[in-house]
Order: sequence, then structure tokens, then C-alpha cells
Amino acid sequence: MLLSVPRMTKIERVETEIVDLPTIRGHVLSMTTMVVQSIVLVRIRFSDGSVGLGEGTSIGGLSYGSESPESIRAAIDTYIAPMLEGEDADNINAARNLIERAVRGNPIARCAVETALWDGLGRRLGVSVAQLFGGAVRTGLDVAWTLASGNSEQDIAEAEEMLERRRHRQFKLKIGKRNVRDDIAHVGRICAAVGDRARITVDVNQAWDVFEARWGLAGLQEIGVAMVEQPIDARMRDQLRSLTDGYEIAVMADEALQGPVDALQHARDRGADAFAVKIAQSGGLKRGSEVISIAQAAGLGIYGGTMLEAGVGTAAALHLFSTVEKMHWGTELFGPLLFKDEILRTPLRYEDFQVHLPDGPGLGVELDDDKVNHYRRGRIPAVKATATTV
Ligand code: MUC
Ligand code: MG
Repeated sequence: MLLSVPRMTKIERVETEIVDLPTIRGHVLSMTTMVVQSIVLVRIRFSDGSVGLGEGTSIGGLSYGSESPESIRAAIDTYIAPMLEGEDADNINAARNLIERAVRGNPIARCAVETALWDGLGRRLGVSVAQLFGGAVRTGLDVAWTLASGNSEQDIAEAEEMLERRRHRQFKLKIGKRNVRDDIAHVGRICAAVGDRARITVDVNQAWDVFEARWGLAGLQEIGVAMVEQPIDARMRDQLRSLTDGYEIAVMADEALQGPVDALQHARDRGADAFAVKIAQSGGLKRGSEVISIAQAAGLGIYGGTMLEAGVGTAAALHLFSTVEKMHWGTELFGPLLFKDEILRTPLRYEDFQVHLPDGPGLGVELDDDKVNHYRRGRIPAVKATATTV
């Protein structure tokens, strides 16, 4: 009798490309103003013909963190892809261990590749990534919108439109570019306009020093802001803890959280009230789930953060967060809505103040190849078919 030996599915090829997506308006953050978002798309081709999708995205080139779209792509092409090719496609932990041993830092590049492995595995097994993480406990997640036009009146008009369309009722205001007094006045105008129809939080993206932060937090809690995200430099842990202790307003760590080791230290020191969990910053979905476990064990609030990813990265985070028992502060998985164009064949569904988990195996999303080609960096523009007269 001939025994059939199951053939191992291998990782055949890891492909990357940078896609530059224009934003619907200038997105004004303390460190940069974004008019375009550059994402790194990853496609992993497997020996059985299946394909997995991943995305690695940061914000504002190198102004937000230490990885740029170009460095993410180079890390994958030069170091990660050659190491993975020929490896077992179904053993994501083994692949992750290989990558983590060979690549220090570079969490966004690692996340992009790991995401494509989860997507591929889910597609082959016919189950969603959420199922691979134990199953979704909800299929709709509350989703905030960031008001960051740089102008109070425009932000208020945007908030009114989002409330009217029942798309968002939590708004995160990007501050830290102006002086503290002007920022508080700006936030105050928006709080007064929306009243109790929405929850208002702010993100300073590390812009304040600790003295500014004291005035800032006092002013923000006075006008009813619910939470302040990363008010000071990510390295200043003791100072963040003193702000957490010193004010009623909730303090959330974002840039300070680069994976489970940081999470453990912040949790142990009680250095923040809540964690903005980002799969990219954590180094992938698995490490992101560990950050979540640490927050849960320490009784900290959890917020589903974003690096303003497009559809693939947003869907990946959505799958993981859908498995979490309690998302105290909801999510901000609105990335695809910030871009002028959609690169998924079927866009993620935003309805009734929530973003909804897509159906289907893996991440449940497909790329629109024409759109991806159109926005791909370095593409050769189509020759115009117009006649010219000399
Ligand atoms: C950040 O710092 O949280 C998330 C939403 C947004 O507008 O920017 C990001 C980055
Ligand atoms: Mg933030």
C-alpha cells in the first residue's frame, strides 16, 4: 500500500511595492502635515498557488518613527524575503522566530510580512484571521475619526458631517503644533460645538515638554476632554507616569509602546491608563496580541490604534481587535477613509459608528489591481493617446 505523504506548502516568493495614496485633505499632526500616505504592500506567493497580503505603513516619512516606506521595503526585500523563501508556509511561529532572530527593530516591516503569512494561512484553511486568533467576539467595532485639518471651523464642520452620517461619534484631535494656550482654545471650541454628542480625545504626538504637559492636561480636563495620547517624548517614562498620577484625564501611551517588553514596563510602573495598540508598532499581530494580554492583566484600557494604513493593514488590525473581549476606548481604524481613492475591490464597511469585520477567509479583502498599479511608485505612466500637431 502506498502511503501519501502530505506535501509541505512553502513560502515561494515575497514581493513588495510602495503605493502613494493622496489624502482627502491635509492631515495636520504636530510633527508633519500629510498630503499623501505611502504604504508598502506585501504579497507572499506560496508553493500551492495561494497568495497572502500584508501592509507596512508609517506616517510622514521618518517624522513619526524610525521606519520609512523605503526602509520598510528595503528591510523586507534585502533581509526578510531571502530568509523566508523555501520555509514552511503554515508555521508562522517558526517564520516569526527566524525573522526576530535576524532582524532587530523594524517592527513595521516584520508586521507586514507576518500579516501576509496569516492571510495566506487563513485562505488555505478557509478560515478568517480572527478565527486563527480564537474567533471574533464582535463583528463591528466603534471607530473614531481624527479631526486634523488645522482649522477649528473646518474641524467642527467635519465633526457635524460625521455625526450626521452616523459614521463617527468619537473624535481625536491632533494638537501640539501650536502653543498650549492656542491648542486648548481650539479643543475648547470643538468640545463646545459637539457637546455630549461625541467623545473627544487628543493626541499630542510627543510634542510637549513636561511643563507644557502639566498646563495642557489641566486645561484639557477642565474642558471635558476624555483622554490624552502620548503628550510627551516616548522615552520619558517617569514623567508620563507622573502625569498619569497627577490628573483625572486618562493618559494613553502610543509611541512609547513598541511591543510587549515596553507594554510590560508601562504596566508594571502604572505609567499610563491606557494603551494604543498598533499591530505595526508592536511588530505584528502576534506581538500585538501579547501587548493586549498585558494591558488586560494590568487592568489598563485598550484602544485599537492605527498607523493610517490602507485596507489591508486596517483589515489585519480589525481581525485581531475583533477577538478582544473589551476595547475600552474603541478603535481609530479609519485609515482607508483618509485617502482620495480605495485600493480594495470591496471597501471595508463603515456604518452606524462602527467599522465592520469583512467576511471571507484570511483577511477577507482583495486588492483592486488597477488601482494599485495606478498609485504604484515608479510606475511608467500610460502613453497619452492624443494626437499632437507640430
Ligand atoms: C497616531 O499617532 O496615533 C492615528 C490617527 C491619526 O490621525 O494619526 C495616527 C497616528
Ligand atoms: Mg498617537
